[in-house]
Amino acid sequence: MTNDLTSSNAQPFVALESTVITHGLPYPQNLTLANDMEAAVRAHGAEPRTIGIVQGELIAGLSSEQLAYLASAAQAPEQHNLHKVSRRDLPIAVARRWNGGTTVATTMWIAHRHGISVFATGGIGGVHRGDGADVSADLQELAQTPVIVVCAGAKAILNLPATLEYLETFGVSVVGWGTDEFPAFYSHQSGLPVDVCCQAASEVAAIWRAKQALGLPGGLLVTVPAPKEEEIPAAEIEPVIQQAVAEAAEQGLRSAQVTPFLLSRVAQLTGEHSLRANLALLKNNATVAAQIAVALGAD
Ligand code: PSU
Ligand code: MN
Repeated sequence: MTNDLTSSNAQPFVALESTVITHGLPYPQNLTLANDMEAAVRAHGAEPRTIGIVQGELIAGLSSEQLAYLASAAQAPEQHNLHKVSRRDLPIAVARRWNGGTTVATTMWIAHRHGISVFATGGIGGVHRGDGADVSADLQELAQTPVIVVCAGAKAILNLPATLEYLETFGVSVVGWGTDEFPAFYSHQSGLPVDVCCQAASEVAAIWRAKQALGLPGGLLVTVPAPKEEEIPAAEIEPVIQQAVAEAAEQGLRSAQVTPFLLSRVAQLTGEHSLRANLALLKNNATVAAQIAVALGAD
């Protein structure tokens, strides 16, 4: 591994994922977004480390050339041996020297190995609608790896009540950033409660320190509503999601193919609006993660 970080370094770090770049957004918006997220972290006093895989090497802190390469390779993944890499794919990616975007699960795992404890993303994976056996490895990673994951909740392409039940079973506390309701990515409403509402980064840091002091394993989920001006009401997005979920079932999609298909289909059907919302909430999550990283460093 390169770019080893020492945990004694006083600089607060924020990890960023790369599946959103390789399998979540179109080129060139994916590259602009990756750079904007890094800039948002720096503007709030922390150091970004975008995590990804280049020729089988797990990298915590992609260079701007590596970021540009992964973003443009997303246009022709087969040609570039570019994969979405979740936990079960890690040993294969290393042995076969894949290029890869890391999911929330693998980004958490790599971040932790580099001493980084705060991570910003868009939406986490979860329990899928319909096929209750399709459960993202993100949830198991949250159960076992000590990283604070800052996100906009999870997309309503998932079964959100089942996703929250899973997190409860595995002891993952869910924080609402200035909200009592679990955000559903584009929409603020899910009708589901979070475990606690925090108004400031210092409150999240206090919960994290308590978790460490108690010796409880696993991560913490901090859910941030999308910026108000870009929010898409649940009633507007729900029919689109139902259509996308039905198409995925008709096409017999399985396993790792399901999430990228649903993401791109919902984006197609809602057009520019959802892309704008997606970009805005990702940047917003990066600023919240930076504030939490700074608060954690301020002990
Ligand atoms: N949800 C989103 N955007 C994303 C993802 C999920 O709204 O980009 C990506 C994340 O990288 C997440 C992964 O970790 O999809 C989950 O995939 P799966 O359901 O196959 O575990
Ligand atoms: Mn899955």
